[in-house]
Amino acid sequence: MNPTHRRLGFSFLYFTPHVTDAHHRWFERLRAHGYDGAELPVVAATEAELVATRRALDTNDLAATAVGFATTDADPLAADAAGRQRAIDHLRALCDKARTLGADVLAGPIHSAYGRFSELPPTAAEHARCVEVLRAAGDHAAKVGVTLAVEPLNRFECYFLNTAADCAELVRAIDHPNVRGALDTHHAHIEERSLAAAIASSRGTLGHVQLSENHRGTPGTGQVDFTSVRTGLDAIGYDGWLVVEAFSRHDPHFGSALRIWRTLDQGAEDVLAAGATLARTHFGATIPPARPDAR
Ligand SMILES: [Mn+2]
Repeated sequence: MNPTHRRLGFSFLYFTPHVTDAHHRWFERLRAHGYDGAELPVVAATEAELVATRRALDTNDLAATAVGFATTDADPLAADAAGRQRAIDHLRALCDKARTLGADVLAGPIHSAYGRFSELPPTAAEHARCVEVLRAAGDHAAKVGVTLAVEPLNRFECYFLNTAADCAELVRAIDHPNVRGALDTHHAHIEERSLAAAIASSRGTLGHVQLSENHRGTPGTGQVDFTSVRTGLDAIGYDGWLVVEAFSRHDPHFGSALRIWRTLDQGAEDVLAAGATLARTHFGATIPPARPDAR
């Protein structure tokens, strides 16, 4: 399989974990730089905000993907059934929000509570709980036309799921058409022996890709080997989203939560342009060209 068109997205986590109409002005800039869509955080979003965001996306002819995470109050790994039910309810609510946005993918660390560590390696019991919760969430995702994309994180942010191979194994165990894996090159650069081998291990399970640097700043200015990412994705016939993901301190609290302690870019225009250039350089004709009004 030789993909001819992958869609290019830009994650609004660059600006904030809670998008409001103050951020909608950036949609025009995404379109101008040739992005097909925006990846939008949904955990904190209200229904009214999501409706307004969808309208602003439509104005700029942009698609959406959604990004979310599991919380300590709604942890798929919870030992008690009531806790796991809260996790299922939480993931169902995120699916509903994704649908309101018109997003076909809900990506992120939805496998375990963000920021919670057991201080031990993952156990077989935790794996089984995660399978149960994500399979149930997948049933709801299917009803609303969303695909869940389970994102491994590096060891400093998560103990439960660190590698592409473990993610692929988890997705196969969940065995649900609406539950796929995600790959974020920032985490993979830290955890994998080889990006190409990691992507090869995701064959048949990969549903979402985020392009992010080792330093989380301006795409293309770091050490991530995007040539290997392209080779690897071509080899497995990946034809989903490529979402540029960078972080900043535009929202100081969120920046600190993500351990962003210094300025990593020259502003949003710099990151938008660099992400589009990186994608065109490495993914060539598989993504769309910039519109003539890009500047
Ligand atoms: Mn990510």
